[in-house]
Amino acid sequence: MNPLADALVSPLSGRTDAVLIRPDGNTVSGVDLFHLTGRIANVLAAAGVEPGDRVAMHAEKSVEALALYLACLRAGALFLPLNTAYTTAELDYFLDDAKPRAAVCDPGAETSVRPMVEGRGITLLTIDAAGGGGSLAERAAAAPDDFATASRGPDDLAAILYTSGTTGRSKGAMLSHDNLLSNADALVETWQFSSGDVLLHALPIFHVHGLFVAANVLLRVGGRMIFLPKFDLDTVIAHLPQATAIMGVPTFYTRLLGDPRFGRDLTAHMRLFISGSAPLLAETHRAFETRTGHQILERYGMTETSMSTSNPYDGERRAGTVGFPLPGVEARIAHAQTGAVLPQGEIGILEVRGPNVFKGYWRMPEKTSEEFRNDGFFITGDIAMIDADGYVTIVGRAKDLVISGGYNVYPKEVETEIDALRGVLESAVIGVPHADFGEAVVAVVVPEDRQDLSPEAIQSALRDRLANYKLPKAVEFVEELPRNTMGKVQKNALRDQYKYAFAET
Ligand code: MLC
Ligand code: AMP
Repeated sequence: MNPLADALVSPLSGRTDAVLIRPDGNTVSGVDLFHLTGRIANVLAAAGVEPGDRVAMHAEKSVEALALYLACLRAGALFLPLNTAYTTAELDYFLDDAKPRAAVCDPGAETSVRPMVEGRGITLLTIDAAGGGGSLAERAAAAPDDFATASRGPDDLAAILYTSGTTGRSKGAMLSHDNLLSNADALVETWQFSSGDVLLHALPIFHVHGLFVAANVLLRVGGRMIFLPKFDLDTVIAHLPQATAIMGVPTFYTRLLGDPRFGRDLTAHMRLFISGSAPLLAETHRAFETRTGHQILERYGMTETSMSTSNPYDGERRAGTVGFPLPGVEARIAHAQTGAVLPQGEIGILEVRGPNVFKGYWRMPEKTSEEFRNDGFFITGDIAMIDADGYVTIVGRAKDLVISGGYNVYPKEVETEIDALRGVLESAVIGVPHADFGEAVVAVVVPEDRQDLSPEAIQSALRDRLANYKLPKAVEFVEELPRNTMGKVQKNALRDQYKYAFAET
């Protein structure tokens, strides 16, 4: 038994039809994908990967990269995908913390990654963006198709996905076979996916959204995916006529709405538009319905929980809400300080419990226990309300977090890097409304001496240290930061002061 491999990978062996459609229109059949997973699993095994080992991936999205995930499932290894935007400096932390047996990167990054694997017992393999080049691809081409899938149980781990922490250090969320499979099943049921569906897949596959929500669901039902390397407006519009459904972050939908080609003609055949990872403005929901006649279906989740709530497929998709708890998931609202469960209609911290909730943070037992209540509810850190009809609305975040284009940026991490720069006295990093990304990162900096430092110098110094989406879109110099009587920086005042900086593009 191997719950995820049995449910997602084994059925591919019987499919001669197309499972993946590449951007150029070429297709990959189920049986071909199945054999590719066998060949890659053989390469991993030859590299010493055993069940329970971690396999890190810092490579561009491709059919082969997806096959690497599926090969890890078959090998019983834990898939550890890393955002391709991470810099070398960021990568080092993950390799040190997760101690993977193998790491897969782009051939172009091999020279910079090599020093990080030496002395750590990590085998370094490469795979290029086209999928056919690199040492992993070459070894796989020469490896046998057959691989005896490793035996795994429902509580065995299938993946570790890192999520940044409010205190700086990223935490690896440990996700089990049952976490992921139960969630895929709940989503299939809620969203009525079937083998006839063709998902336009333009999300990255290093996060929960593109990997587990999108790929697991389509593999589970035996559907197809148009597998695009990234969200490119023209390419997405060109492929929409072949799709039945799309999953995206709100930026996908605001960009589509910004294009005059996008309207009823292009979308009449579509079954479903799903949004998540960041708040979808109610006005975007309404504009989308006016333009296309479709209501976007908004859902809510987290790396630690995969998906927890969703608007209904058949019932009212209420703009500004994230719908109801998924089948098998319980949600409640608790008082931020006391943890007391609050009556319906009150605002507090959202807590969830269910088979979707992760097994804890990798090698951080204390951090794990801090984020769970004694009765097993996970404290999400999102501020929410459940109304009389049961709809959940996310009204804010208790955690100091910016979500930009669906990527999380923890201000603390950016502030730490800025404060370490010469000539900086202190800084405060905030999120302000941004017409394209939803929120934009802005750094408010107190320099020691304005003569010696410029906003451009700060931005360029950060470029080597932080992934590009974490870089401040603006750096503002101030004499001092606003503080309350306790000495705490008043970020609300700063957000208010800079809120119009990017409201229109
Ligand atoms: C790119 N840039 C961003 C950015 N993405 N800046 C802020 N926020 C972002 N999200 C910057 C780059 O650094 C670059 O800057 C410039 O924008 C153009 O880069 P690009 O690569 O061409 O951007 P683009 O392809 O347009 O990407 C935008 C995007 C992408 C929105 C399509 O970010 C994206 O695919 N986001 C999806 C994220 C996601 O999958 N989240 C799910 C997390 S799971 P410069 O200065 O270098 O030019 C999760 C759980 C759940 O949250 O509930 O789902
Ligand atoms: P991550 O840790 O990257 O998985 O991000 C999870 C966070 O994204 C959640 O805790 C929420 O703050 C946010 N999020 C995800 N989906 C939604 C949504 N539909 N509306 C508002 N916030 C969301």
